[in-house]
Amino acid sequence: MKTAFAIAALAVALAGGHGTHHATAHKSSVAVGVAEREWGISSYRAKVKPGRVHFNVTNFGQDAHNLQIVGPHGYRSPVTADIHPHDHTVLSVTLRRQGVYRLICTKPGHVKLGMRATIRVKR
Ligand SMILES: [Cu+2]
Repeated sequence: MKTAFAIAALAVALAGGHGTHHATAHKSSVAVGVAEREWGISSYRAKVKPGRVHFNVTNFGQDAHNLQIVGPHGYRSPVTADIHPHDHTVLSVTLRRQGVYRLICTKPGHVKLGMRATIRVKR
């Protein structure tokens, strides 16, 4: 079943893949691994291009945490649901503007304790 799906997806990609269109579609979406723990956040990328970003967040700590992206011009992503210890979630956002974005845990006091990181959005 998995192979059939892959072939179908490939056929769709090839059918729509005239010239540069295909490459552009790939560039517009990127995955960023994020690790949370007491008390820190690590982003496995320091920089992404403007567009769709999928933050794959894993909680390596012992308490529940969450993730929000805060950016230029008052940008605020939704806050994820609580991510429990050893759990994982994906926060998908569109970061349109260039600049420095902060990754934070909004639990009371957690930013102050160190649960913050930055990622730069740059063309
Ligand atoms: Cu936290």
